[in-house]
Amino acid sequence: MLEKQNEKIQRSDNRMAFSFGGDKLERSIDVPITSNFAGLSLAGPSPAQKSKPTKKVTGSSDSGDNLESTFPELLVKSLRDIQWTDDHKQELMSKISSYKTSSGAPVRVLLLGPVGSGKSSFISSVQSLFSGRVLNHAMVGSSTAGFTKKLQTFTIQGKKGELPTALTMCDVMGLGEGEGTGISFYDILAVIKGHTPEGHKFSPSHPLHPSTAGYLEEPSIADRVHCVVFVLDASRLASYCRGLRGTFQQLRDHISELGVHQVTLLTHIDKVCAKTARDVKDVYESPTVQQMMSKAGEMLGMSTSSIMPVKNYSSELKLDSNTDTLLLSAVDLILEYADLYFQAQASEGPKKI
Ligand SMILES: Nc1nc2c(ncn2[C@@H]2O[C@H](COP(=O)(O)OP(=O)(O)OP(=O)(O)O)[C@@H](O)[C@H]2O)c(=O)[nH]1
Ligand SMILES: [Mg+2]
Repeated sequence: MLEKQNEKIQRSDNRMAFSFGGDKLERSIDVPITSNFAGLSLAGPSPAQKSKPTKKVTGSSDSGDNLESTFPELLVKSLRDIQWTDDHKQELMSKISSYKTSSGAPVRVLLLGPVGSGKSSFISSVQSLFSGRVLNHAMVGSSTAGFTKKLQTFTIQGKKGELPTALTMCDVMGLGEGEGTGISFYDILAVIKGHTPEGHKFSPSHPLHPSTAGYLEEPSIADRVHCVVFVLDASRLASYCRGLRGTFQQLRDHISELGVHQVTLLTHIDKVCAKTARDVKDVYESPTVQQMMSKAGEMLGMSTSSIMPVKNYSSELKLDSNTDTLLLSAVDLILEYADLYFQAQASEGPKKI
């Protein structure tokens, strides 16, 4: 664990700073003492969760028919007005293709989530819809130990013949649910701050070090992450380990301190609602999906307005217009949040990292 590998500096506020043999990272990375990052031994339910009776949620398929009586408090109405027309889809594609940041730097977005939640699939799905065919751009796969191991960045290419978009997505190793597994807290913050070189292979027991080949000493604004996208699998929400909640909340604290906004993607919605699986157009009418969004919001301490349900392309051979529209709406939301980072930079000046 990190505690053993790194020098530990205990402080009076019950937090500790990690140092990698020099003062550089001790200054920049500050991790709560309760974090083992594997998420297993973190604190129990939050006070809000203790006082609020929760109802059992299963991750299994559900047509959603009985949920109104099961969850009377649920708002069974459309949350967002997405127009499911080809014109709207083209509008979103043009908006994303022509998006420019005020600094001129490309938007760098980091996808973070448990192993197998659909991070690489989201990148591939977005690239597929712009390419006009389903392709496995970011490596998608199933492995309990996690399929993605390296930092890989993907600049989303616009439509054929158009320039690449200003959107770059960073794919990294998933969060582990067992001790000493998955990407470390330290490595996540190093990616966000822009210290991590492209292709860096993550090792839970050997976090990035200033002596690592390619370590970026003085990252520019273009090297830093401007928006973090949490990715959760709706069909596994009920089975995610309890510690993951604490892990996310600690991550959110640290990421927010860096001035980086966060959005959440709720994937695998086709697995929790049969109606949505038939046509994603029904997503905001699905009580099951709405209930999963509330559950994800509770887990992350995040408003449901920052949570987007999406269906990634997984076994499909052909693109589907409504699936594309939902994916594009998620990208649109991500760009809006990334824009807040650039707006803050413009008004407050660069944050010290
Ligand atoms: N049905 C369905 N399957 C999905 C969806 N998103 C991803 N998958 C499948 O879930 C599995 C894991 O997807 P990945 O994109 O590799 O997940 P990841 O988060 O990158 O996983 P790691 O790299 O291992 O951390 C693959 O078999 C995907 O095809 C979705 O929205 N619906
Ligand atoms: Mg992956």
